[in-house]
Amino acid sequence: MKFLGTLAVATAALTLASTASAQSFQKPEDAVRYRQGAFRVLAAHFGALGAMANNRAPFDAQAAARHADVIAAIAPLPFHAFTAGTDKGETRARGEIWSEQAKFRGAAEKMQAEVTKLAAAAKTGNLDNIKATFGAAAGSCKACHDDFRRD
Ligand code: ASC
Repeated sequence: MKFLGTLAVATAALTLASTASAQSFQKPEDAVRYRQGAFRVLAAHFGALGAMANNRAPFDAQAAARHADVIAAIAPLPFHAFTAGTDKGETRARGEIWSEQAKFRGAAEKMQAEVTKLAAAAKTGNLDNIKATFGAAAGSCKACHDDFRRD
C-alpha cells in the first residue's frame, strides 16, 4: 500500500510536470505570475513543514507528509515559466537565469532532488528523519535565491 501510495504521488507529480512543460504563456507577465504563484505555494508548505522541523510547531506526522508531498509535486513547476523575455517587469529574477542556464537548471534540479528526499523522509512519520533532510532542502532554496534572485 505504501508503495502504491508513493507511486500514485510520483505519477501525479509527473503528470503535473509534463502538463506544465507543455504549457505556453500568452504574455510574459503570465509566466511571471505563474512562477510567483508556484513559489508562493512552495513557501507556504515549506514554512509549515519547517516550523515542525525546527520545533516551532507541534509535530503532526500526517500533515508533515502532506506538506512534503505538495512541495515535491510543485517543485518542478516554476522552472517551466522562466521562458525567454520574462526577465522584465515585476520580477526579482536576475539576468543570470538566462545567461547561466546550465547553472540555473542545475540548481533547480538539486532543489527537486532534495525535496524528493524530504518527501521520502516525511513518509516515515519520524521527525528526526525530516530534520535530517530539511536543512539540505532549505539550503537548496537559499543557494538559488542567492545566485539568481534580486534582493
Ligand atoms: C522558505 C522560504 C524560502 C526558503 C529559504 C530556505 O520557507 O520561503 O525562500 O524556505 O528561506 O533557506
